[in-house]
Amino acid sequence: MKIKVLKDVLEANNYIARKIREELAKRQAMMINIIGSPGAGKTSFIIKTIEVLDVKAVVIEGDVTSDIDSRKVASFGIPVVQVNTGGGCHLNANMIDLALKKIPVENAVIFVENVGNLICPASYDIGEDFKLAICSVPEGHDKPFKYPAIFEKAGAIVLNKVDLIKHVDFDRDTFYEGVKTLNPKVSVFEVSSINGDGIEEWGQWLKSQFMEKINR
Ligand SMILES: Nc1nc2c(ncn2[C@@H]2O[C@H](COP(=O)(O)OP(=O)(O)O)[C@@H](O)[C@H]2O)c(=O)[nH]1
Ligand SMILES: [Mg+2]
Ligand SMILES: [Zn+2]
Repeated sequence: MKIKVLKDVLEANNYIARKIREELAKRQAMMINIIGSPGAGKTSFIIKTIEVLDVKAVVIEGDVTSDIDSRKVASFGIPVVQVNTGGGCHLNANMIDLALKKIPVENAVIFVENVGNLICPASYDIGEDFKLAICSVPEGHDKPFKYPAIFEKAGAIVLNKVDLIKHVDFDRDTFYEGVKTLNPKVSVFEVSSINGDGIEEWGQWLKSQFMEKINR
């Protein structure tokens, strides 16, 4: 019985996600679902990316509660909508559908900061073009092994806080071994959202994905 209910919930979610995807294609917008632990640097990474990206950008901030992140994003002059899940540990397609009604997204890249959590956000399609897994050097090199689903499904992976690598025992080889086993073709970007290292290269890649979509 329990299994059936969960299946229905996911089917309803996937239906809305498909509608969102169709709508975004019509509006020539691209949406990235950004998934990482609390403190991985999601908000900092989004802001740093938008600084170098010469494409219109908007942000949807997902949090259990509070508008701390959306106020920070807005302070950079970036259009933002806050979504509070009221306790829920992931965003679903319905929440995104409502958020998209509050903000013009024509010709924009939409950055969705999912709730800080490496587990269940991986299971929910929100109508994104791709999921981006972000983890940071101080979290350790074992994350792909411990949370395989998100690394497997990610269309891009970001290793943030590389400026800290000399201070912690992060083993790049182990990290990449995990990533390549789960997702052999994925692009991985090493960045610092504090000093900007790697952001330009990631921004170029993102822009090329966006141009490819809107010129299709
Ligand atoms: N050293 C360093 N600190 C970072 C970097 N990115 C984010 N931080 C810091 O990590 C903390 C959490 O960042 P935040 O963007 O709020 O993470 P979020 O919870 O994933 O949105 C803040 O104190 C940031 O200043 C980075 O690349 N290097
Ligand atoms: Mg944040
Ligand atoms: Zn959840």
